[in-house]
Amino acid sequence: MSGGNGLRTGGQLLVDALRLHGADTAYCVPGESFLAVLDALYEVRDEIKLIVCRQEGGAAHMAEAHGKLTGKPGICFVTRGPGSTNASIAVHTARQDSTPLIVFVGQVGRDCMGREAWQEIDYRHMFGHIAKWVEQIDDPRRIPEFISRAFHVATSGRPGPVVLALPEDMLVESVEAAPGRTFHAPRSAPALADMLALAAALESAERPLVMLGGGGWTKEASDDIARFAATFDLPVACAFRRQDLMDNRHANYVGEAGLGMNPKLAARIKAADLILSVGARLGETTTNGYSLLDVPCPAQRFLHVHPDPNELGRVYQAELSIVSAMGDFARAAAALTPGRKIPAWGEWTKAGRSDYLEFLKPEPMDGSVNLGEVVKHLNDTLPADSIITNGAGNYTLWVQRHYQYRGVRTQMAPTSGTMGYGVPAAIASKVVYPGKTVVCFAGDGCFLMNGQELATAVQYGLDPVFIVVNNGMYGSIRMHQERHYPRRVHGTDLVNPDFVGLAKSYGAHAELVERTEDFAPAFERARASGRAALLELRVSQEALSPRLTISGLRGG
Ligand SMILES: Cc1ncc(C[n+]2csc(CCOP(=O)(O)OP(=O)(O)O)c2C)c(N)n1
Ligand SMILES: [Mg+2]
Repeated sequence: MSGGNGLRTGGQLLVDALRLHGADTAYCVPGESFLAVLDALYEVRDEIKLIVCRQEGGAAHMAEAHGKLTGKPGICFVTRGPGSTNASIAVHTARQDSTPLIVFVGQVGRDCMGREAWQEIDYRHMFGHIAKWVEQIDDPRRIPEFISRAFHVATSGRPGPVVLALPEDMLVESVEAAPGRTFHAPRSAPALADMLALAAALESAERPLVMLGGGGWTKEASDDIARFAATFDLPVACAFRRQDLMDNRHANYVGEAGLGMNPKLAARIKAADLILSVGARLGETTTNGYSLLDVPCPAQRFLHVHPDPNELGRVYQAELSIVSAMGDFARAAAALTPGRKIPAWGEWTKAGRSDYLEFLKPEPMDGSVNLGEVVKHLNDTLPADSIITNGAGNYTLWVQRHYQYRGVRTQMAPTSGTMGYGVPAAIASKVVYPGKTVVCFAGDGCFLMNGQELATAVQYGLDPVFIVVNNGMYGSIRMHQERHYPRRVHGTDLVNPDFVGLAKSYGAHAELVERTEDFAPAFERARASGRAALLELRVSQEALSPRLTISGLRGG
């Protein structure tokens, strides 16, 4: 597209640009600071769906989840000052999770900027560290330039969050501006010489292991990596909360390297003689606190593929660093053929798989609801394309251990470890895929961090199932407390609302589940209700994690 559009307000130009770049959904909590944008969105309400939320943390996390699911920037509008501080949680999540996200923030008028006017914040300073890029649009003529750059920055290299501040008077100024052209995310492909070097390194390995992680994956990329893994019979682990990058039922999948990692997988990573990391940064959780791989030079031979050159050599120094988009690397990897009779490591891969299958089995658990059995039931019965969301807390250890994710973006879980993620992520999942089964797991603590968004789910007729794992405490912190300060319980107990009554008051279907055997029929009723549904599971405080009990930690 080129040429002028006639006189348009800043708000209209901004919405023109969103349409040009293909945005079809925006999440918001309204503010008087961006009324001109809301009005421009009114004009295109059939083309860009506007989801109005109850707290900016919920709205921005929905937009983050939208970006994670679609690979295109999630779009969020929040007001200045308190709206932006509430939304900042999701900017952090998008940063750590490498998710394309654009957060538009209202701003005071240009005529009074710098006076600490009503709700004024300098967003360049505030978001300078956590956003991938932050800017303020002071001239409406430059809106097409800034929005185009926002889409490029959010999706290129290591995807991430962009924050754009919108001075109120800029949004109502009428100007003429050329729209520019629709953005295309730039790609990067591995060089042939690098792929040959990779194949040669594999040839000389005895105990190789592939680690998948990071953002920018597609179903095709994941399928290609699975083909590569099968051809070379390589064991494949996934980084923390990136478990869905390979079908967990695949014979080469050996588990998740994250919190609560199978000790046998941890040992296997240490014992490997070659690690090929594809997209994974190899952060603190994936490396067990940087203990599985030595910093800066791992004892294992180390090959690192990442879409962003800034991540290569940042912590770990590789013998081969490859800058590539996931899809391009995966396609090239799938085209490789083993040069000699591979696998020499067949037994190594088989042992990794059998360790994983053993770890998958639920163990006995204190109390009348066994969370492992609940997750296993869902694992055995849910359609393969179902989406499972969660936030942070020890309840996630059972979910991530006993559920087998079956494809890219069937797991929506924050690598940033933020509580309150599961509820908005489930709602956004239903916005993007109304026909898929979406199940959110939340702890009693986690749920109440964004439980108000049940109202959003009900308002838009969205029907995820929220499973609240109620143990009456911030269990994860209690675990750490019992470890470091045994028997001195302080600041971790919770007196909870009646979750069933609360959910019903929002208009959701809700039931209490107090025995493992009651879960399956309750879940079926929840799904059949055709509306947002909440199941409260009463679980024992004693069961701190799949492996730890309070009395065990206290010495029996
Ligand atoms: C936004 C945020 N605040 C605080 C924390 C620290 N934190 C991590 S887990 C946790 C407790 C979670 O409690 P709950 O959701 O009830 O799950 P449980 O551990 O009891 O299963 C807390 C407070 C965090 N990760 N994120
Ligand atoms: Mg809890």
